[in-house]
Amino acid sequence: MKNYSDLWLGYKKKTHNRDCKNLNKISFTGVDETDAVAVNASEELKTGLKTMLDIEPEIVFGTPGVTGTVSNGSEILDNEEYRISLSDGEIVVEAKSGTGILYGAFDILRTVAVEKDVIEAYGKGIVVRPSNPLRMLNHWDKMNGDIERGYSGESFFFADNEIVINERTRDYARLIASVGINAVVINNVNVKDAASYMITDRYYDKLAELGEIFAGYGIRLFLSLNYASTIEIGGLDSADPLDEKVIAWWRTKMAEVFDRIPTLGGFLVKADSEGRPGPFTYGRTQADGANMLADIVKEYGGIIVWRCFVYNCKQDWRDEKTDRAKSGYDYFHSLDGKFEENVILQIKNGPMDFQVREPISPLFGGMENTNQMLEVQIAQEYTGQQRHVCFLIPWFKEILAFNTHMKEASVADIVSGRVMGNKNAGMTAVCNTGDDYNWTGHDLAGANLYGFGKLAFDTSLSATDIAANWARLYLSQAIGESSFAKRNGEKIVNTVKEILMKSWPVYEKYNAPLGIGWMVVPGIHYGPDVDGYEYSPWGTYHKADLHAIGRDRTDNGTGYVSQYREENKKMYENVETCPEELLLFFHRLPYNYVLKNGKTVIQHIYDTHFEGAEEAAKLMEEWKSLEGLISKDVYERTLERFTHQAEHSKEWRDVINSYFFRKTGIKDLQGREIY
Ligand code: GCW
Repeated sequence: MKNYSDLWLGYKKKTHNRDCKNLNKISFTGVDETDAVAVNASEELKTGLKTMLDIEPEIVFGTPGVTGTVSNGSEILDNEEYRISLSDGEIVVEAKSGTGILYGAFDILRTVAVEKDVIEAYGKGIVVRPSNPLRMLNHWDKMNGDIERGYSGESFFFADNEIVINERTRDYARLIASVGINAVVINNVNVKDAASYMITDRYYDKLAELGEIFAGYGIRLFLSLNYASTIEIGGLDSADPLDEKVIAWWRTKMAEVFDRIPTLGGFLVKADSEGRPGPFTYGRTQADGANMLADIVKEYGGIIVWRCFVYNCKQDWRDEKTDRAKSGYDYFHSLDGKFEENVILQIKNGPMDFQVREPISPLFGGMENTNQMLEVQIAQEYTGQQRHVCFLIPWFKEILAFNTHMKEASVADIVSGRVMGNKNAGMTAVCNTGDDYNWTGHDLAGANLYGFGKLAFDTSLSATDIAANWARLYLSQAIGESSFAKRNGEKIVNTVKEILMKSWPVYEKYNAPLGIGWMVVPGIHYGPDVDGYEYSPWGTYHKADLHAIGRDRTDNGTGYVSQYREENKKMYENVETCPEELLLFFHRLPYNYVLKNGKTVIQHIYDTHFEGAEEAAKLMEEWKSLEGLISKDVYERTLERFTHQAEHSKEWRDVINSYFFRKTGIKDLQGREIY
């Protein structure tokens, strides 16, 4: 017995009696049996079809390289694309690479798993291509086995400063490949202690083995790098990117690293941020640092992913002028066009830090000649830590759709490489997995893992469809046998979909109001503490007094708003056109300021917090309606989380409402209990 769930790859027996003869023979074109990824694809199909339908398909491999143009001559396939069609009653998967074939195989397995008809699905032929070149996960796992901001157990990559490789490693690769992830950073961006030695003999063999497993699923292994490795492990006294000794050390080091870990895709670097070293120490720019490394790893096909999360975390809260929100843009904007072609700037979705609501980082649209990758966080650091349900895909959809007004491009247009015609671009998520049985602590948080992969692969998918498909795939394994219809499949899927789709708005309601953010317990970032970060050096202030709340980020205030293109600047700086959910992020307003719905800011705070807690309780009731319909384990594990959420949301409600009632003395119009 495995001590972990198969999640959406559960492959349970199907009892519908559909004619499955089309699945008896499946042809792969463009690859032969020497392609490890295609072989894994074939194994996956065999296992899945055997368990679900009791079919043992004959898999026929083709000739490598033959498929450039797909068989009907209509399209030219790129590396990770695939086409599935039916020819003489057999399924044909065409691709240029094993990875394309693998994605095709998972497509077929999903079709069967959700009990869709094969002829209906592939009769007309489908061509599928990923929206983003890079679809990455960032693990913040530490080598001692802890996970920074991890809410689902310990690391399954590391224990006691060793790298762990076991059955779960391969299943992890299968799971994420099945949703289209093609790159993984296994270690925390805060590279310290043993992790600094990842690029030494101590870990090469294991990393090579791990890289090989990943490569078998079309996934490239990346490592987070200690920028000051020259000092910490190299014995030099500098990490100056322009120092010849430093450059020479890296040259030798990288030759060794890529030789010993041949599948390595490159590195992720957090520099000059939250205590991590970087080029600023030597008076150099972020581009100097990134380019030095990029130039060296270029000959190995390596990529340097460089984070833009650079800010001063030791600021004086008394200082009105400094605004943390401005720092990413301030440090990187003027470097546009100055980065090597194999550098990608990794930009968090917002200018602060993964709050439940933030504006989109002005770096998107602020740079026209720089590779960019969107960083989101599915680890729910600020969104309930996988104890509260918070399905983030609707939020990510909004982020991707945001019009930057740089050539009228959306964030999705930019990070896909469509606007600049670049291939070093994409999306990454701070991952939410750990060694818990269900991988993500909260079973419903699995929808964020699945959903991120699916969305990064196809940004046109709707959040609702992702939610429904996840529910269908996951619950079909959780429930076990018997047909979908018989076990009230539609009721289950609809209920879960509803819960998921409501969850982010509900969470937002009882959280910090109107985009102001924070108000969490410092350090752990869980639970309400309105002034927790108010008089601290982290740069995250709401500035509430008895009259007003919010940060003026217009040109009369910190001027942050001027980092946007004109259209967006205008929208945000005018209190009338500023989206209300971001009102306090951009404006300082009196509590009696009247919102579009006729309510004052203070009444809005009271109302949303009462509603949020009530709605959280309702989500639990909706979940309870599934009792007896879904697996007992999943039901009970999740009910426990809902019970906590229902209570904890009241804590949020009461702390926030009481804080503002005490600050302002303004009574709730509905006379509800505030303490
Ligand atoms: O959100 C903050 C977290 C830190 C994290 C940092 C980052 C890995 O609180 O734990 O460090 O962001 O993104 O680098």
